[in-house]
Amino acid sequence: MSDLLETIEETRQKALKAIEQASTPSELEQIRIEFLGTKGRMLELTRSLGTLPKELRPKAGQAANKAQNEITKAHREALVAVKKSEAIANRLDVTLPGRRPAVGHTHLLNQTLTEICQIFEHLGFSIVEGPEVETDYYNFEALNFPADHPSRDMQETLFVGDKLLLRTHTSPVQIRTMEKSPPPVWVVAPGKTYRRDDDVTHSPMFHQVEGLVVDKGITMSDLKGVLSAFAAHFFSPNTKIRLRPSFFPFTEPSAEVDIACVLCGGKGCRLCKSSGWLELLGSGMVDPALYDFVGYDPEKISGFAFGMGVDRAAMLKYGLSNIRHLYEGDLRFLRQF
Ligand code: 2NL
Repeated sequence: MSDLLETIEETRQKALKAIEQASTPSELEQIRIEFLGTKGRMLELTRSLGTLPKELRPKAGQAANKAQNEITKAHREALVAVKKSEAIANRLDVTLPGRRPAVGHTHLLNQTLTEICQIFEHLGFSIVEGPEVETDYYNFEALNFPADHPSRDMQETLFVGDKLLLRTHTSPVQIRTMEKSPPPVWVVAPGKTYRRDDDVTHSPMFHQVEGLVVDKGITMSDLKGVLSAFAAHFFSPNTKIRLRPSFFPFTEPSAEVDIACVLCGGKGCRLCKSSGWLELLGSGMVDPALYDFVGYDPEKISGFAFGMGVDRAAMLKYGLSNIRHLYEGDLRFLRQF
């Protein structure tokens, strides 16, 4: 008798331990077949109750029943738990196709800046860069700005210290270039520039590309030739330009450069306000007064320079109506380019 009770107890413990250690539904199925199945150990034990003397059967039968119920209950609970953790694990399905990462592209302003620089590189210019925080000397003084010039005013320039400011144009880079190297100089200076301006048509930070040529025998016709080659490459091969008298403190004579209207081709329309021309950039022959600051001999060389706003160039080329589009970061707009 005590033999059979012992076997029941041993089987119960074995089954519960196996259930506890199982971690998959198929392991649990194996355990079910082994202990609870129609050829399983529990049924075998129940059958052997018949070999006991009659008076001992109830006690052994009770023990077998109790063990059977306990094992069945533990098995059911373990199956629920294992299936649940398997479902959680399956939430990561490594066989699903991956999500494509969003790929960005160069901003229209930088595309335009790069394109402008490439055209001048093809014409023989080198790219030069310099600091965005400048001194009053490089930004104004060496460029022949009089001490009381209105753009030196706090109203127009962003100062970061007594004589330190955010450059208002990239001309200081060209002054630095001339200081460092003797003529011939053929450079373009692209980059960010800053002014105390913030309205519908002005952004406090904007992009500029300036060009400077200083060489033997440079004249106004070199200026016109280079800029008309630029216009042909940047807009379209037959783009006409014209020079219109203007004034800058650092050039003499100075000229505004217009291109034939990109919309009407010169006939006159709303975009060009019936004039047939659109303003593209400012330019001129380098004022000889500047050569004193950098140690060049104005008797031996001459030069021309120009400066253009990259946002303006992009607006003309792509027919944009509002400068804000270039600074708002609206992807619906930017993705078109
Ligand atoms: C404009 C006008 C201009 C220059 C920039 C320059 C630079 C040196 C010497 C002489 Cl180092 N000139 N730059 C010349 C004429 C015009 O820019 O309206 N830019 C948006």
